[in-house]
Amino acid sequence: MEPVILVIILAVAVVMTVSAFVLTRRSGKSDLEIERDATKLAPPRAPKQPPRPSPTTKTAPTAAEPEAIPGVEELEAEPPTERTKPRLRDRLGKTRAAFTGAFSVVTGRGKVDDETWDELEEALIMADVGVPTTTKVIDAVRQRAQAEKVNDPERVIELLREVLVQLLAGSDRDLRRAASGPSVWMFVGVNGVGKTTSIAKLAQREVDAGHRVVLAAADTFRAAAAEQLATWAERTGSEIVRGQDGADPGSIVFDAMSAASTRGADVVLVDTAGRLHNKVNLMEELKKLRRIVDRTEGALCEVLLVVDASTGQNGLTQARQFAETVDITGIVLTKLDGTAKGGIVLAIQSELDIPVKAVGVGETADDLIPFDPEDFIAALF
Ligand SMILES: Nc1nc2c(ncn2[C@@H]2O[C@H](COP(=O)(O)OP(=O)(O)O)[C@@H](O)[C@H]2O)c(=O)[nH]1
Ligand SMILES: [Mg+2]
Repeated sequence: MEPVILVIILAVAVVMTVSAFVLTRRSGKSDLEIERDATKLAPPRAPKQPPRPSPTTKTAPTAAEPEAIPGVEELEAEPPTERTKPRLRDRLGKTRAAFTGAFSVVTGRGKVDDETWDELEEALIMADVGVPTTTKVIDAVRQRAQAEKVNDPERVIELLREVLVQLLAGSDRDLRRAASGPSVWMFVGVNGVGKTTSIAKLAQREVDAGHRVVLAAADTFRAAAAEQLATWAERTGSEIVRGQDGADPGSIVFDAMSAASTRGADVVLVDTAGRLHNKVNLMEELKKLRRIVDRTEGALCEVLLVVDASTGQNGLTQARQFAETVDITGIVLTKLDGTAKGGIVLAIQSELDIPVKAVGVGETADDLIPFDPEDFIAALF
């Protein structure tokens, strides 16, 4: 009898242990993971509030619920963070360091001679100002210095600053708007330069100003492009018009413009592909989109070329190619944060004579700064 009782007790113990283990593991996650998810998804700072009876109410998920859509859920769960306007001076760190480093070498030598000019020239070229613009700038500073018989290198730096401000002065940098009806702003540029992100930033700015914004997802070449734009539409409070992947971009632009008209929207921001099967295709398609917008007289207000500042002189080459095909009305220069090649602003302005209208200095919707030459130059010195 005794061994039988022992076997029964052992069997009961094994069954209990196994079922306890299975219960805790049923969700396929460890206790730690469940807890972590619950904190992430629980409504912030209001754990005791009863759930609102709306269909969109988010409650802390049970283990059986499907995984949350990344991005969307997190957005709702994050406590509201204070939005801050970025300062150009803070974000221009690397370009600024390159300039100030060179200037301190020049002023440190205490006199003005040939080496002064060589050093300044080298500093500008290193910052991707480019040879033609650098030559033009140094010649102008040198002439003024000679006329003033300058011997103090500090004065040379001041003259340089004046010449640079003058180089950038005088352009109209406001984004143009239609006299009546929605204004269409088209964004063009190669893949990865920041078109979609810049659209999000401008959409945010417009929405903040109380304007109604429609985004047109006309980059149908890349599968994820419309999805990315849809996320930004949601975050910025804009509306979006999109089609199937591979849909005709022209029809999307057309639909977006009609939607904007009927809904009384103020601006339509058109996202376009940065790459097609080849360059000729891309340029032909951009021309076609332009023609579609132009059917509504006065609607096309801006064709903005987006250029990645960190590509330096390559960006200038791209700008030339686009400018030859579609009339570019302005440039949005992105990624000025984290590059020492900010001098490209000067090259674009002086070699292409297209105004830089806004600069991107980060990856959030608030990281856009209207381009102000005085501010820009002040941030470098
Ligand atoms: N640091 C930084 N990153 C940026 C900026 N603008 C865009 N990006 C990043 O560049 C990448 C490509 O941007 P995207 O808008 O998708 O480029 P698109 O292919 O031209 O539409 C993304 O990872 C963006 O977050 C900017 O001003 N600063
Ligand atoms: Mg894109």
